Amino acid sequence: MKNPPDPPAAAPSPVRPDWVPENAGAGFTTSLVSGVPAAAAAPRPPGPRRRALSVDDYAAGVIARDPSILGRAISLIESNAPAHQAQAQQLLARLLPHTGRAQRIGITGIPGAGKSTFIEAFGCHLVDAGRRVAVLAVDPSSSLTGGSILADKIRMEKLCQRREAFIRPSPSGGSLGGVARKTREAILVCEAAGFDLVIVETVGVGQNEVAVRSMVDFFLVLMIAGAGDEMQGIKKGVIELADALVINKADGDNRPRATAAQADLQRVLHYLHRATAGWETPALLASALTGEGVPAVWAMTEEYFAHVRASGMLDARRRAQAVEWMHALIAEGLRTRFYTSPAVRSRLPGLERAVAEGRLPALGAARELLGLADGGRP
Ligand SMILES: Nc1nc2c(ncn2[C@@H]2O[C@H](COP(=O)(O)OP(=O)(O)O)[C@@H](O)[C@H]2O)c(=O)[nH]1
Ligand SMILES: [Mg+2]
Repeated sequence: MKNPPDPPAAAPSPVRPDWVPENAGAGFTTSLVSGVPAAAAAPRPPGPRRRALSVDDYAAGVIARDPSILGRAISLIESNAPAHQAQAQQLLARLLPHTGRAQRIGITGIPGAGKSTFIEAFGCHLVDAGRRVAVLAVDPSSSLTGGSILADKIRMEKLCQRREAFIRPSPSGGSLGGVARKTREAILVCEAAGFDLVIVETVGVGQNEVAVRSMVDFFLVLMIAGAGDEMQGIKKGVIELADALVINKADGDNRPRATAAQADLQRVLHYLHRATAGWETPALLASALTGEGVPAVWAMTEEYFAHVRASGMLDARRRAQAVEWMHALIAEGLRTRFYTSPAVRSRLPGLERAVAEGRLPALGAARELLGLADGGRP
C-alpha cells in the first residue's frame, strides 16, 4: 500500500514531543495534549535545534538504550521523507545483528476492553520481575479520533515512569500497510535496544489483528463479558488467531459474568482451529484494574514461550513471517510502481469510466493497464 505524501507541515504545536524529527510533516504526531504526565511529552528545553544524528549515532544510542535517541530512531523509521527512509534502512541494517532476542507479544481487543490498562498492569508486573518492556501502539484510526494518545498516556502513567519501560504511541496517519511497516521496524529497533519484551497494542477493528498477528510470537485477545463480545470474536475469526484469551474486568459485580463467559469460551475453543500447533489456547480471567490474574497471565505466557522454543515453532514462525513480509513489501512496491506510472495515470480515468458504464469488461481494462505499466505493451 502506498503511503500518502506528506501533507504540508502543521502549525507549530505548544508541546512538541521529542520523537518528532526535524522537518516532520503533519503526517506525524507532532503534538500532545498538554497536561499529559509522560516523560516523552516533556517539551524540549529551549536552545539550539537538536543536532542531526548520523547512522552511527543512532545505532550507538539505540544499543545503549538512550531513551531520547531510541525515540528519534523510531521517528526516523516513521518518517515518510525519502531522505529519512534511506537513513532508516541503513540504521535497520546496522541493528539487525542485535535483533531477535525479545518476546514479541501482540494484544488486541475491542475499544474499551481495557488493553491499555492491562498493558500497564502487565508491564509493571514484568518490570518488577526485572524485565525491560517496550510498548508500541498500532491504531491507524488514532489520527482521526485524536484522543487515543492522551488516553493511553494517562492509562500507562505508572509504566511511563519506569526507566525499564518505553512506551510509544501509534504512528499517526497513513494506511494500515504503512503503520504495519513502521511497527514492524520499530519492534526491531526496540529489540536492538535490549528490551526483553515488545508489546504491540492494537485496536480490534478491521484488518489490524491480522497485521499484528503476522509480526508477533504470541497473540493475546483481551475480551470482556457480555455485549456479545465472545460471539463477535468468533465470527471474525479473531479467536482462531489467538494464542490466549483473557477475559478482563473480572472484578466486582462483573466477576460472575466473566466466569460464565470463560466457561462458554472454553467450550467453544475446544472446536476451533489452534493458532499455534501443539498449544491449546487457554481462556483466563483477569482484572487490569485490581491486578488480579495478571501474574497468572504472565506465567501462562512463559509457558507458551517454553513450548514454542522447545518445539521449534518460534523459529519456524519467525522465518515464515519474514518471508511473508518480503512478499508483502514486493506487492506494495509493485502497486506503487503501477499507480505512479505516467502511462497508467493518464489512461486510468478513461478506463474507469468505460468499465463503470459497461463499455469495457473489467478484465480487459485491467490487462490493458497492466500492459501500460509494463512499458507500453498492450
Ligand atoms: N472494572 C474494570 N475496569 C477496567 C478494567 N480494565 C480497564 N478498565 C476500564 O475500562 C476503560 C477502558 O480501558 P482502556 O484500557 O482504555 O481500554 P482500551 O481501549 O482497550 O485500551 C477505562 O475506563 C478503564 O479504567 C478492569 O479490569 N476492571
Ligand atoms: Mg488503548
